[in-house]
Parts: sequence; C-alpha cells; structure tokens
Amino acid sequence: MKIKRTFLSGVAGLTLITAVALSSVVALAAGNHDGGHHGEKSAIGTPGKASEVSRTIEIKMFDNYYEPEEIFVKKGETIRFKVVNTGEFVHEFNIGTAETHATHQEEMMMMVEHGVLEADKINHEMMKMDMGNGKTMEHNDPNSALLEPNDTAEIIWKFADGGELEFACNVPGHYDAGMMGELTIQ
Ligand SMILES: [Cu+2]
Repeated sequence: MKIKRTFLSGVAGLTLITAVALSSVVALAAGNHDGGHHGEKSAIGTPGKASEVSRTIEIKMFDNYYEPEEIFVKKGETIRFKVVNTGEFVHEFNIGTAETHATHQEEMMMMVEHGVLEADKINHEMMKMDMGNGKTMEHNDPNSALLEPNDTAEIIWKFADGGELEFACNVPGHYDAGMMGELTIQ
C-alpha cells in the first residue's frame, strides 16, 4: 500500500509539473496575442455561427438544478443550447470555469443588493443604469442567459479543444445549492 501510494504521488507530481509548465506556455501565448481577459474567454470557447451548429442540446432549469446534469461536447464543436426556465425563480445558464463562475457570483450578488435581481424577476430597466463609472449591470454576455420563470433563450457556442468547463447558475445561493454541472470536451 505504501509503495503504491508513493508511486501514485510520483505520477501525480509529474503530471502537475507538466500541467504547470504547459499552462505557463499557454498563458504566455495568450498574453502575447490577445491579453488576459480575451484569452480567458477563448479558453471557454467563442460565440458560434448558426451555420456551424452540429446539434441542439435542450437545457431545462428547475429550482435549483438542471436537466441534463452533465454535458458532453466534442473538441471545437458548435452547439445550439435551447434553454427553458421551468422553475419558479430566476435562473442563469452560464458556460464558464469554476473561476469565472466565482467572479460572476460576486457580480450577481451586487445585482441583488441593488434590487436589479429579485427571486422571480429581473428589473431590465435598472440593468441599463450607469453605476457611476460608465459600467452598467446589463447582462448580455454571449456565453450566458439569465431567465425569468417560463422564459426561454438560445445560445450558440463554439467550444475550444479542451478545458475543464462547468455550466452554472450564478444567482446567489444557487451554485452552492447544486445548480451546476460538468461540461466535458471529449
Ligand atoms: Cu438558479
């Protein structure tokens, strides 16, 4: 048992070193070409073209989970997501990473604090308000849809060749309640 564990941790250690080395190369490359934020977006994927859609995946939102609970896509595949909120609360379908979701949850907490987002209602007019720094709380990122009960949305998304992605609802409390799923690129 002891030998096995040492062997395993050795392999894990090597993998970690390789991963770190690779990710710094990727980070450098991204930094050279298009800078931080954009590089981060392209790791998630990019908005897709309708003409390149290979399949449609229907996503049902409930309080507080999705159906399906997991999504599998192919490298570089363009998917049309048809999202419907069958719950009684506002929900989001957002394609990202654990990291981008954490950041987004803070922003959505701010939306709740400002009364822009209520449990079952989105105050669209308030979203357009200037926050005093030229920024608004508008919520129209191409990788996400924020829906009131019975609302539907369509997202066409082209995935990259890899990455550990998650789809999630960043309405405060929902992610922690389990409203997220793994998105695997095969
Ligand atoms: Cu939700």
